[in-house]
Amino acid sequence: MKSDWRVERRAQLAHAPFLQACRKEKSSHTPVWLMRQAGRYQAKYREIRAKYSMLELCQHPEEVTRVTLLPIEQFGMDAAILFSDITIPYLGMNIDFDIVPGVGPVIESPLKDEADVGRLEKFCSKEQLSFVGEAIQLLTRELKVPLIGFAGAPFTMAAYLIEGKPSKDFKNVRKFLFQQPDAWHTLMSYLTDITIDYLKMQVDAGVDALQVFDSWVGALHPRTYEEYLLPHMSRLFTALGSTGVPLIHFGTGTASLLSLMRRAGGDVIGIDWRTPLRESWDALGRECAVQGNFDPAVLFADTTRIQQEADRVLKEIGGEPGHIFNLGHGVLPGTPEDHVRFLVEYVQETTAGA
Ligand code: 1CP
Repeated sequence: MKSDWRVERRAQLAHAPFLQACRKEKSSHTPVWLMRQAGRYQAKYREIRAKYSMLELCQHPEEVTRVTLLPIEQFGMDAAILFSDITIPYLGMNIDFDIVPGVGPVIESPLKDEADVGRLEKFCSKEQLSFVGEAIQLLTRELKVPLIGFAGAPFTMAAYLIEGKPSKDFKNVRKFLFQQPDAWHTLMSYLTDITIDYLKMQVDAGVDALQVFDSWVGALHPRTYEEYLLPHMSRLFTALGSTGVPLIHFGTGTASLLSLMRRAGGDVIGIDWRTPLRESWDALGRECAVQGNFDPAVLFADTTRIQQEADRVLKEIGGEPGHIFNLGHGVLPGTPEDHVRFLVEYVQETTAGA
């Protein structure tokens, strides 16, 4: 039975522009979705969110389904992203934490050494995080566009565990990795195992693509990435390759890291808003697809300026297959909802049949 609906869904989505672009195939228009497309900028989200804490909301499959569908129903993006948070696997690791409004993830006792790393528990995502699989199953029954599952990359997951909260320069993480390389590699290895298990569970439950968010990796020098992250990231992407779904690899502040990220893996590389899109794609060798990179701050300007920035992104790509239109990072709180609608429609309409 399970494989029947999967075959049916694959057939239904065979011509989905988002999946075609991931495979670098020509599509009817340039697909568009926005990181953080479900969230605080939406009045309907704020209404639902008022009833729960962020962590409660993420563990409620029916509400997760409603929130994930909100931007698709309102603005018609070409893909949905599961509403959740990268910190959710901490729930299975025996980590005491909360997502504090206006701050982000806060860890009660940040990791300091090998002994702390040794206390992290191995777990089975299918059992401990079953609410994620349930939400995915509910969603794939309703959604007519592809569903993206996601997780934080091991470095970004380790960053919160060691810093204890959001950070600008991640100096405690950098100190940790240079000072305690063995503990660091044990931690990365553990987080890589967890992430593989968690993302495979999401594919088993029905997601059509995966995005790995290495949001804070831009804090590192390429040499540091190569020595302390690359072996783990390569193992992660190799293991995920067997799922058969497209893999998107995203980070911010990554201009100097893109070729290493490409070596690590991913069918699609995410480009942030600071980084020239065309140059990056050329440097990546054009064998992968790219995603990005409209500056999220431009959504606060008038529609003429929004149109100019969208044209800038589309012109850099020049109509070549293999581009997923997205922001260079998430939608910012306070973004006018009408401007999100304008951008999505503008991209879909101007690229149709081009
Ligand atoms: O409603 C609220 O007050 C909570 C705000 C919020 C939301 C809406 C947080 C706390 N997380 C989320 C949802 C979320 N997080 C999604 C699904 C929504 C969607 O995309 O439509 C996703 C994909 C994430 C992933 C996430 N969480 C990342 C990676 C993406 C990125 O933006 O780089 C990161 C770094 C986090 C940590 C996190 N969770 C929440 C906040 C405010 C943060 C960032 C904190 C920081 O600056 O370090």
